[in-house]
Amino acid sequence: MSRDAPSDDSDEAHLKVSPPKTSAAGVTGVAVALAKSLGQMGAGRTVRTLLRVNQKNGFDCPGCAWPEGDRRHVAEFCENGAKAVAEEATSLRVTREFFAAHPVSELAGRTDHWLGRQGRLTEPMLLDAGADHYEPVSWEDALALVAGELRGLTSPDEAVFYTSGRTSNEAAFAYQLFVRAFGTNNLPDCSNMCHESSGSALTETLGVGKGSVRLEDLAKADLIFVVGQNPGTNHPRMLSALEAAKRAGARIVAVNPLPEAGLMRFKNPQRPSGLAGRGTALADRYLQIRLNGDLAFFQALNWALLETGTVDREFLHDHTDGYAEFERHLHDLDHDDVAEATGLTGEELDAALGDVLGAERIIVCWAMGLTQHRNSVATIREVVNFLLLRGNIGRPGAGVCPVRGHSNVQGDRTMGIYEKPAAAFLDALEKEFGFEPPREPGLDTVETIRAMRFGLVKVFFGMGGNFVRASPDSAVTEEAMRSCRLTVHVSTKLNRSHTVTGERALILPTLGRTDRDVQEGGPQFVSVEDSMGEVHASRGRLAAASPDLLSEVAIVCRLARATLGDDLGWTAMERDYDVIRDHVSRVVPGFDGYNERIREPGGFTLPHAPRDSRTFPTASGKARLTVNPLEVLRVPEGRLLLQTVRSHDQYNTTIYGLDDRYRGIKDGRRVVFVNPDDLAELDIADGSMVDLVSEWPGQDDRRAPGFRVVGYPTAKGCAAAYFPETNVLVPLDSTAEISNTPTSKSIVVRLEPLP
Ligand SMILES: Nc1nc2c(c(=O)[nH]1)N[C@H]1C(S)=C(S)[C@@H](COP(=O)(O)OP(=O)(O)OC[C@H]3O[C@@H](n4cnc5c(=O)[nH]c(N)nc54)[C@H](O)[C@@H]3O)O[C@H]1N2
Ligand SMILES: Nc1nc2c(c(=O)[nH]1)N[C@H]1C(S)=C(S)[C@@H](COP(=O)(O)OP(=O)(O)OC[C@H]3O[C@@H](n4cnc5c(=O)[nH]c(N)nc54)[C@H](O)[C@@H]3O)O[C@H]1N2
Ligand SMILES: [Mo]
Repeated sequence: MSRDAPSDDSDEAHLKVSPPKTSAAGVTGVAVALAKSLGQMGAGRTVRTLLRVNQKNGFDCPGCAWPEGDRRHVAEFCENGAKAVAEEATSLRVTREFFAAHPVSELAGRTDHWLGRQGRLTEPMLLDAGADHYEPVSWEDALALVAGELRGLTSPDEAVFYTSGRTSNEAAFAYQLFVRAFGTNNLPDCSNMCHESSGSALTETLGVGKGSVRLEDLAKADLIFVVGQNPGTNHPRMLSALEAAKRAGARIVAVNPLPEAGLMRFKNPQRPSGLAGRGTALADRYLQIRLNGDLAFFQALNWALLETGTVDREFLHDHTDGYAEFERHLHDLDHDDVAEATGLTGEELDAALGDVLGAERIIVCWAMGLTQHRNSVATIREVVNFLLLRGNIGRPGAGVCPVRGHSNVQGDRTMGIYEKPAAAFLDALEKEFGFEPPREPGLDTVETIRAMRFGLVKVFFGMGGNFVRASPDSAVTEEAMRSCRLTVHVSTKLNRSHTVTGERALILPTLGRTDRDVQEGGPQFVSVEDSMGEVHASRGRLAAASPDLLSEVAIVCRLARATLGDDLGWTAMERDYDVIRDHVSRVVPGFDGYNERIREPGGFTLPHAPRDSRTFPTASGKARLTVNPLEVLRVPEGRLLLQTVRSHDQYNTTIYGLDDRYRGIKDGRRVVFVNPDDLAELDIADGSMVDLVSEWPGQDDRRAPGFRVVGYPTAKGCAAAYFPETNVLVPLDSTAEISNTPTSKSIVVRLEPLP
């Protein structure tokens, strides 16, 4: 049986539970943010830092990928953006004395929360074979060590290069260039666990794997679906856009098993009226769907659109193919299956259809609630069917809006961080740099862990992130990681991946978004792409957290030079990032004139054929309606379907604090939210302690011990608990079809009461 990493401090003893809130943001939000950042940074630095968020020529907020829109208002930071900045701009430091005092065996017993609270990393550290302490190492020796290991491999495919989504365009482009020049496409990234299902579904159906909606479209929409997303916590600035859309007349329909406060009511901290008063009601309709019920939901809507003949025939004829098969398939839709899968009543479905029929322009927004299930790609394809049926792609106020997570996760993909690169991209690299890039697809995140288990990965290199903690099946992943010869992490903060290592391990500390970046060629800026394809510059303004930090670009360039020599011009790229951007302008479509256009205020927008001209770069040149078989996820008797979510006080594996204010949780994270009717049926008392046990055919049970049961108004049959404490429950082999994304939102579990 696999067990999880240590649970939190002694904090859990103080856990307090109160009823969930019904509104988000407002004055509490900002006050909490300020208190938090004052605690982390010291007053003067805090105010200076926060005033620099979201200003013209400032740095891109590392909080999320929601576009920043008009950056003129000084106070336009959101609560969780402020926390993200405070986390990075903290004045606490992890020094060589810290590592001398704390052996790795001890650090491995610390919680994510504790590790993150120790402060910014300050100099390169090496954990040698057999040692229990990280020791200081010079940059030169550290990079020579990595280069030596890489050059000694039997095949470049024995190395894996992971990326988290904060890495800038410039660093990402240089990184993938190095990896491909070295000879592998082993470039897994956090996307593999995040929006991969969106990319897969959108590329296949529309020809572009990105959203087709721009910020101004929200205010032009008649109807906005927010599906499988908790923007009040994870994209707070989106609430302002939703509020503006409402004022302009849009209806909002939330589809979510949990009653998320941010979707119900919003008190806008940017407006005086938002500070007092009740705020704006956001969702006009709240559909508490069952986990994994969304494919059935959109099929029911699509069936009704066909049935009532309320489709856009001209658009379908001119711009789509696959209609006949699609219609034939939906004709046989089993309405009992729909009822079972969604848990929604006929009246609720009819009412949602009414909203749709009353709307000329429709947008569907979604995030992890749609992407992390076995049938996620099918579900998102069905969302595309839904929008295509009424011509809601390629005109103002309408379209697909996958809301990305990490602040530059979309840009990293655009720059070539992808284990399955398109041939055209590789051709362009070859033309620009004159080497033959590898053509074989590389390993994604789950495949990487599998390959490690077979002893096929000797070197793991992580550009940011927290691979062992973010990945599924924690115990399995940790064991896999330990099988490597060398594990290397380019990081800003300490995390669990530094404590679960290969035979040798390196921590390479780097500049964050907020830090000033000066190279031989002078002060540098980087650029990022948000969720809506807007590319803009980001300049850190604070003194670097330590004089011994290198930028991500510098680390990549020096490592590449140490491994491959300087034929590709690494020295020049490190000196002046304009050199990298010039390369990008010749390799990546949409980036011509990159260096000029990135210097224009607000940056520039990448082209998107379906959005801009209703043209679809698919094989047939048309948008594709798809057939998606409906399989109802049936949970065995006495079991629940568990989703793993973020609390209001975390950024993925970075735990800011132990509260989840909107859901009424204070001072604890080991809670499981369960519908009171389910508790009655299972004969488990609200407030009692249980182990969460997940079941996977043919394998031992997986166990996350010691969770407090919280009776909560979630959809029936569905439970929720926080990630990463519950990653131990997600079987490595439980992934989405096609995208291979771990099914973090639908895990079959039983609750085992503790005596
Ligand atoms: N403050 C903060 N901001 C963040 C992050 C963070 O950790 N903290 N993480 C960033 C990242 S990388 C990402 S990807 C995004 C994540 O943003 P979200 O996707 O909002 O994050 P989750 O907490 O996973 O929330 C999933 C939501 O989907 C709902 N849901 C779950 N399963 C289903 C389902 O089957 N159907 C439907 N309809 N709904 C479902 C859940 O109830 C929950 O409201 O946020 C980004 N922004
Ligand atoms: N069960 C479950 N698992 C999940 C999810 C879920 O919903 N449920 N969500 C998945 C999703 S959507 C995602 S995106 C992944 C996230 O996976 P990751 O991106 O791998 O994880 P993070 O927690 O965001 O990474 C945090 C670490 O990044 C480093 N860092 C922060 N800023 C920088 C920087 O500017 N540069 C560098 N080099 N390092 C930096 C810090 O050291 C910090 O400890 O997790 C996935 N895992
Ligand atoms: Mo994500």
